[in-house]
Amino acid sequence: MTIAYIGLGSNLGDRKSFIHKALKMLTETKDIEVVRLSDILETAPLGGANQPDYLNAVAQIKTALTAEDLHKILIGIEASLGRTRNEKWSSRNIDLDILLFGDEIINSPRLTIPHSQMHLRSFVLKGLCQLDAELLHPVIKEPMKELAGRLNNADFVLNPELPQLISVAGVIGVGKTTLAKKLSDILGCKCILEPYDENPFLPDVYAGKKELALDSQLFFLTGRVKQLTRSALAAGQITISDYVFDKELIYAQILLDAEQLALYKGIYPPFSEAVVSPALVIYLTDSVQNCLERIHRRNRPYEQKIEPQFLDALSRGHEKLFADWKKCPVIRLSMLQFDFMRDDNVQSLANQIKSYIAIQ
Ligand code: A4P
Ligand code: MG
Repeated sequence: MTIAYIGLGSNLGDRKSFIHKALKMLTETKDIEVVRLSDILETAPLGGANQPDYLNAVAQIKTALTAEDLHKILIGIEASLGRTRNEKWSSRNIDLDILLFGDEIINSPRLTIPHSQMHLRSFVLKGLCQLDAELLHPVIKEPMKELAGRLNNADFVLNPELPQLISVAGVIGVGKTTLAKKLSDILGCKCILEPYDENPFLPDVYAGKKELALDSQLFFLTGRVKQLTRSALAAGQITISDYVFDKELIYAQILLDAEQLALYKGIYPPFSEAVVSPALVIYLTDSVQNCLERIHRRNRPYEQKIEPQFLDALSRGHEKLFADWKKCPVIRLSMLQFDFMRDDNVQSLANQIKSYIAIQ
């Protein structure tokens, strides 16, 4: 017997009744035992605007069937409930998808298992967490509760028409550049690095000259826009950056006085609108002590004056940024557990990344 998970969705007619009818028909099918149904959630339509809201749920079943035969049964149930197939992702009275089938990985013309988008949909992962939060995704090799946390209650769609930007985020000295370079080697993609030694104002700002802080921030802002502007990154192209653009506001909030900050906030919006939004963020965290040790080891002269309090404030700023973040999934890695000097760790992270970007 295989434990499988079925995603149920409906956004036409008596949605709840369609979900219950489909479930009843599954229960009455030979070789299928319905174990449990998650809560039914009301969800905004993903992908196709101008559609009614969906009801979505996840069912855990046990079956002696193969995945192919289970799929045929699901198509039969959809048909007998009157499902008609129009264009892809059009409204439907009932949709039954195989999310997981044991730990099988299937890539055939008719079936993709695990379901290709399940890890990008909070409404699917919430249902799966209710049924078994520790269950491992056989490709990404992480439990459902970890995958759900990466989405922060949002739903996403892979979009090959956008640049596939992966931004590595975190405080100074956490290891962003090293990881970004290693990942770009494995993925064979472009790597955009912060030119850390080009800002003529930065040494003075770190040395305490607050009157130059706004100049320094504007220097960074304009430089980063050049690197990440839409015309610099082609559609579908995978790029890794060793910073996330949005951190600029965190630094501004810490380094600028009230008057400078007001000016900066007035200037910021058109710049931030001009840059490519990441498809995925890798957010690195570590203790302030470990970051300070790395800063001392790499020995960039002007950084040696960085105080623990500054790193602490940066760290809190990043926590707040990602607590509210809805732009893309975020893979959070604690450097206390993730050793990126080990090639197998970086390789498995690179494998995970492939599930979060549109690869043609
Ligand atoms: N197929 C491949 N893998 C599977 C699988 N694991 N389970 C093939 C089921 N079918 C699978 O499916 C299209 C083709 O996918 C089939 O030929 C099958 O062989 P379909 O059900 O005919 O069409 P579809 O549902 O429009 O496409 P698809 O790709 O299944 O889309 P999804 O993932 O079902 O997404 N927004 C909200 N809020 N809630 C939703 O449930 N669903 C969709 C459709 C869009 N937006 C939504 C929701
Ligand atoms: Mg479907």
